[in-house]
Amino acid sequence: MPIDTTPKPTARPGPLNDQRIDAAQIRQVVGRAVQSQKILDMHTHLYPPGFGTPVANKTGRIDPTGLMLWGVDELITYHYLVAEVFRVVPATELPYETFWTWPKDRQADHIWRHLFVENTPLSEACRGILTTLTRLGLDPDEKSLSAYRFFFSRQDPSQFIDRIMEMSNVEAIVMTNAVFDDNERARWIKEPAIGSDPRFRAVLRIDPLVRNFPAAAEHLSQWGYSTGRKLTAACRGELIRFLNDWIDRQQAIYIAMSLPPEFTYPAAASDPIAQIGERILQEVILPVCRDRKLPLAMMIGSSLQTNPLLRDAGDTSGRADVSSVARLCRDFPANKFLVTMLSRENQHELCVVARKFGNLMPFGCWWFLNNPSLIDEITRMRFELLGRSFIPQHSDARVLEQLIYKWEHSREIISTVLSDMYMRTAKTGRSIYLRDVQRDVEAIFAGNFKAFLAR
Ligand code: FIX
Ligand code: ZN
Repeated sequence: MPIDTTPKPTARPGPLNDQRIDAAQIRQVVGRAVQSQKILDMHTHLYPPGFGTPVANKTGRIDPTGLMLWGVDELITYHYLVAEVFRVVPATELPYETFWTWPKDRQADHIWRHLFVENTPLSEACRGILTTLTRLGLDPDEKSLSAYRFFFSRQDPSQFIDRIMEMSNVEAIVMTNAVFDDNERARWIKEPAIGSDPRFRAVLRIDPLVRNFPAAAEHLSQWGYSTGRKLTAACRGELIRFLNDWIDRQQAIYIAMSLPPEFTYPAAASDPIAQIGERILQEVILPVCRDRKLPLAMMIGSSLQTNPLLRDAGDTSGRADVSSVARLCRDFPANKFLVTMLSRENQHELCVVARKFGNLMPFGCWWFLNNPSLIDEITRMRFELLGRSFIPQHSDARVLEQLIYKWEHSREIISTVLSDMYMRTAKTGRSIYLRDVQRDVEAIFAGNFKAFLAR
């Protein structure tokens, strides 16, 4: 279902909105505006109940391969915390394979004990759990998870989504719908209306198409698209048909892919898979995005399965080539690029490139950058170089209740940074007005994304 992108009228100039804000009031006014601003969370891994849930709940309906993750066992076994617990109880003491044979609740008990009870929960992922439990009215000092399990078992998944969206003040949740994931794809084919929950929007995620086209081509031919390993005109036509079929099925609001640190455009001549990936990008993906007026989200810098024994927790980050982003924006001026990069070292250069290309929208403090110190640094850099023409954050939530902490923690930091920016502007003698704050806060948390979609 498309996002309503009719631009909200900017704050009406009028007595209230023309109200000048004294420097001493700026923090308070900005804090209130940021807290009350509804957020369009433009990248998550969340799902509505229609995709099934493996979590015990009030309705009694459990789907062991369901994709809607919520509840304390899913929260505590978030892959960020799996990685962290293996630093406390190393694989030499607890073999990875043994951990993976345990049921989810035993994994969660192990993580709770070692990261929250026997050690001080200091990491951002640990702090997030505590913020979430406390906001839900639960005691974060519990020594076991049983009280939390009882609380979640009494919830109705769909009503709980409403409650969490209200608590985190999120107006819409943008999913990641990986068409090459067999479980996800089968659900869309079985039930075409599966994506119709008005609280959610779909995104067509296509990583293998560029990261490993030969393997993707095998799957596509099994799905009825006559694609060979060579990008002939006929194959190109079939790939375009495939993308359009799925954009239509999902009502996707953008197309997304993650790319490794090694990604370059043009592709390295020595790498045939990268070479065909480049042609897929140039001759299939970008023309479809242009014709359908959809942004392409490129999430660059993830090295997948660096430690495969950690499974989802085994990915790492690497510095990527920002000049490749610049060349894509230059060579495809009719395309819209949402770009986030995983390496801290890439952030300043990405801001500089964004200054040169209006079809580039930097977004989020992605994954290993989603920590207070780095959100602060990156957001300051973006305001200083881009004004407010960027999307400061997405939650990347995989478990529903993470929306609570990921947005509470980010709002706090972004509010502080924006206040500092206003204080600096006010020091020049330019007054700051309430309409400035209302307009800017709406833009960075929702309006910029909606306007970029609508372009
Ligand atoms: O590629 C992605 O969308 C990443 O965000 C995920 O794969 C990653 O596991 C994640 O959830 C990071 O926060
Ligand atoms: Zn993600």
